[in-house]
Amino acid sequence: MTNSIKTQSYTYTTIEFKVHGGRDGALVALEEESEQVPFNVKRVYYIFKVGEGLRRGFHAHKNLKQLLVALSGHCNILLDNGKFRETVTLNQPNIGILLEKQVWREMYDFSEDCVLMVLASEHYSPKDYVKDYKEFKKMVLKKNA
Ligand code: T46
Repeated sequence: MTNSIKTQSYTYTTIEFKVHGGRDGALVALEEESEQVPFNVKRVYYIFKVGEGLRRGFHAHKNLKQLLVALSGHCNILLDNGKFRETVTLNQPNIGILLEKQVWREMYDFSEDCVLMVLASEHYSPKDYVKDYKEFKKMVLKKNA
């Protein structure tokens, strides 16, 4: 189920995956170009063993779309669209957050057991990263002009 979450200043999308479960455990199946994953998946990576107090990200992407899921544990994702900021906690293996292109992101407060899985719409490309916040602001201003 796709949920468009609107806070006072920010709109983002979370996706709740169907859990196939029984007494013997739970299973989530993700397929590309589906309600759960609304793009072609060209890459999967995961982040784990992030030490206490460490923060990652600090960039936006020009074109990449991603779906982030905390497979275990929890972490916070800061989203910044150039105008407003919002923090989302990921703490359920059946809930993903969709990160559209041109959103500045920072990931922090990882629990020791956190495994953050990311499904990505493109292959890894350093050229797609915008790591300078001022450059990011220029990019979104241009997009919204
Ligand atoms: C993002 C957030 C959520 C690769 O070689 N291939 C890959 O596909 C990725 C994602 C990374 N790398 C290398 C590049 C760096 O040497 O792995 C190293 C760590 O990557 P980075 O510092 O970009 O990691 P994060 O956690 O800051 O950001 C990552 C993704 O790069 C980024 O696209 O949106 O997770």
